[in-house]
Amino acid sequence: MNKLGSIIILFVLCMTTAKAEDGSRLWLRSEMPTDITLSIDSTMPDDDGYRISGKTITARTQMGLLYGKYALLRGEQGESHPYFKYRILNHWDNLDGTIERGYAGESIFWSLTPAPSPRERGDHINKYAEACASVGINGTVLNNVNASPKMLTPIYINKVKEIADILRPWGIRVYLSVNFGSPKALGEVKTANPLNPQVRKWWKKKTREIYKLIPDFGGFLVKANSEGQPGPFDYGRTHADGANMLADALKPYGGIVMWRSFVYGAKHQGEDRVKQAVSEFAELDGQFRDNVILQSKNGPLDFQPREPYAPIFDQMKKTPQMAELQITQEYLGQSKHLVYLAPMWEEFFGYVEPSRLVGIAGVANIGLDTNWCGHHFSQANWYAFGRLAWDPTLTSEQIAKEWLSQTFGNEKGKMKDEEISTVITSLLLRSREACVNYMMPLGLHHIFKFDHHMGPEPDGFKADYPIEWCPVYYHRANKDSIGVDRSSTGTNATGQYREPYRSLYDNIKTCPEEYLLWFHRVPWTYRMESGLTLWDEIQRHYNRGVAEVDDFAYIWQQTKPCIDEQRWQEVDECLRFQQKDARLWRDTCLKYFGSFLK
Ligand code: GCV
Repeated sequence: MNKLGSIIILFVLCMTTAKAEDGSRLWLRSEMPTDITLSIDSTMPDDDGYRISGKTITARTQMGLLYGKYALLRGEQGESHPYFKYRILNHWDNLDGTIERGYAGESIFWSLTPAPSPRERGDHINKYAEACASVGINGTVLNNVNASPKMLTPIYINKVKEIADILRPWGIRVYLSVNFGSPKALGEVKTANPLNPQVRKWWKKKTREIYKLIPDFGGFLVKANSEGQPGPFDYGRTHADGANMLADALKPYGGIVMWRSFVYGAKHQGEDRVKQAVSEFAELDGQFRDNVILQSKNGPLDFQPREPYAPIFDQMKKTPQMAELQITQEYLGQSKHLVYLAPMWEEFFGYVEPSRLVGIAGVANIGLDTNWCGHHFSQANWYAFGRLAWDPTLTSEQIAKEWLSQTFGNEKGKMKDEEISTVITSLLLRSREACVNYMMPLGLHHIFKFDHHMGPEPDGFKADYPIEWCPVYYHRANKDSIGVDRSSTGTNATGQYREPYRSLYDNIKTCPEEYLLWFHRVPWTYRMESGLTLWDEIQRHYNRGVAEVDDFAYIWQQTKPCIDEQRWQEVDECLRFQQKDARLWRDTCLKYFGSFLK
């Protein structure tokens, strides 16, 4: 059947299904069956896994039974166990209720005075917890990594206790981002030097205070000596000195330190930014306590629509590691573009085997907006993060189908017609590549507008700011060529990768074209695999990206009879915006780069 024929049938089948919805129920719209049998089996592996046979769920723990119920709801049968021990959301929420890189309203946890206390927001936080638990998320960091020292004052620790009490029945532990300079900033010790006995004592006391109220507290997340945050370098000490001090304070209670490797511009200022994490951390491998986990972004730069994997995952052989993924779409159209991120994360796991990681962190995209995530389809990214944290071998397609049927199907999680599921699933699966194409194809990166990162600014240069914040640093286009030579003839970032990637990326002939301008400086006239010149190929990619978004908008029009009105309208509006924005990206970038070829 041709496309139009199937769409007409789809239209007729769906005419009767539309119902008012606002997205507030997320994917939790399916009715839980009442005739489920639950049973505990203490011989099962020692984790929160479950076994489902018909409507009987067996698990070793109560949490396993709960996870099993949601698995049954999405149609699972058989046995399943969590792959990663730590499956944690990172909220970049500030204590005044704003969210750094948040595009879905204010924080669900914090707000400006006169503030409703977490207890008053209990229903909301409870619903959040259910959503997290339904996909197996078992931890949450409640505040921004750019952390306020106030977080560790009694008034806020009491609020953390209230939140922890709400989350506990859902198997979710709370963690806090801490400001490394807290003892000094709060005026309680004159320094924050990690080797100073007073400072060490302060952290031990503070940690004891937290555990007294929250016995299952998870631990600390730390951004140190990065983008202006204080850290051990301020006292001539190392990341290991800093992390180990906190680890020692947490150890008696079973807590962990998640120490971030997102660093640049401090110790190795002037070096290629994408190399600096390895330069700072590789020599410390083996020096961290066993309850320190190094948390690194999936790519070596900063959550771009496409980056090669971060080579720090290759370099730290003795240190437990976590990957940090970004669910909130800071660089992928924020809450305005439909971009399904699971294919990006699946790509990452193709390079960094999950067995090398002990956990996964996801920078949350959740706020007080009615639909939680700003864009209805951004809910799919929250869902996908949880599902991949439980089982990184799941495919993007499988996750998309599950999410769709639970989010847009009927109350029993069934789409009225398989056709609609197929059509929207394919749209979801194509959306990330489309975004790469209309924003930054062929390895281009970080050509975003300054600071807010929405929209293109390939000519961006501000002498007053660090050069690593200026887009021109990332493409260096001139009349002859474009791209950064990160091969062994340039910055040698390729030298940080394990084989076979080191050689593969180093040679312009074998470097995958999707990373070409990331690793190589390439003449405009260079012949691509297609036979086109680089310049023609760049234009082709930008045009393809725009055409893809036009197609998404066309497809969405056809689904109208099948989708409830409010959600359909809201997605439609976003898609129209995305169409315009994709054109803006294409036209701005091609005009600017094209100006070098005149
Ligand atoms: C929380 C980028 C973002 C910042 C973020 C930082 C980080 O620079 O733009 O908003 O700060 O990464 O991950 O620490």
